[in-house]
Amino acid sequence: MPLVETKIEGFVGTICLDYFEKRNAFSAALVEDVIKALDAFVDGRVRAVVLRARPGVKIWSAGHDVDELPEGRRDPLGWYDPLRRLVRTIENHPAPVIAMIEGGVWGGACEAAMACDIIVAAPNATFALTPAKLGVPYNVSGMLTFLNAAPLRLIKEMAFTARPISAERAVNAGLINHVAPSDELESFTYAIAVDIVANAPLSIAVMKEELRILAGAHPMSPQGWERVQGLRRIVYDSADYVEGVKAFKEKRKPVYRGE
Ligand code: YXS
Repeated sequence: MPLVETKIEGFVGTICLDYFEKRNAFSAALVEDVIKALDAFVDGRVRAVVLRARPGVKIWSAGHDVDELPEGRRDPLGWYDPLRRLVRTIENHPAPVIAMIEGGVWGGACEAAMACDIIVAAPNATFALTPAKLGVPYNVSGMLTFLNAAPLRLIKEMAFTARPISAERAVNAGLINHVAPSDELESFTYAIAVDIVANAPLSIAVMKEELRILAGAHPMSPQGWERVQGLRRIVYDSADYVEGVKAFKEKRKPVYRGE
């Protein structure tokens, strides 16, 4: 049973997340279905993609599937983690991916949305960075996705407080492109897609790739990389990381001791 619904109309492809029982949490299975759909769109010569959830949802996506996070002593966001693969697939997709958002966007789903090229949200959309809530040591390329999406001070506030921000605050900060009234969200979003597909797809694809390469061009010395990996290992080896995942599964507030 696919966890997404897809369609192609003209040169516009749509991927609708359809995993209600886990609030569209990006499990390996859901990520696989999204990646398969994006790959099929390349063959189908789709020139713009809309990534959405079902109309009227309260939660666009609940983020990484916490049940699939390691229970400690292993990097929870390694290169082959489903969320990492999803972000890279969106960034490498030749056509622009437009995230059309209603409801809450949590944790890793924020990164997936920010990896999209354009974000259009309904007024009820909220965005929350949650590593600190769960005790997760987010990874470097993920932090760069955030850093490329919004001012450093806003990213720090979102990351350190784990508090959701509103669509209005997000659009004022430039984290998203537009807020459209809920009853106009679809028409507004697809109007952008129609504008895009009327333009030269090869020119757009190369500009998207140029921007991806330039946005990711941040030097990090081997020592800097090893230091960050060492610090992250302390976190995912910590009792706090185990507590964060355990508390989530036990549906209770975590108690962090800084060890
Ligand atoms: O109790 P059942 O079995 O029905 O399952 C519940 C939830 O446990 C499940 N669920 C999830 N399962 C795995 N991973 C998730 N992220 C996740 N979120 C939810 O879905 C079933 C329905 O959830 P429920 O009853 O809470 O629904 P609700 O409508 O009352 O509330 C929806 C949410 C999204 C507000 C609530 O489920 C929630 O706060 N979920 C967690 C949001 C979150 O903290 N996500 C961050 C995940 S970790 C992540 O993305 C990165 C690793 S990081 O943290 O580093 O950014």
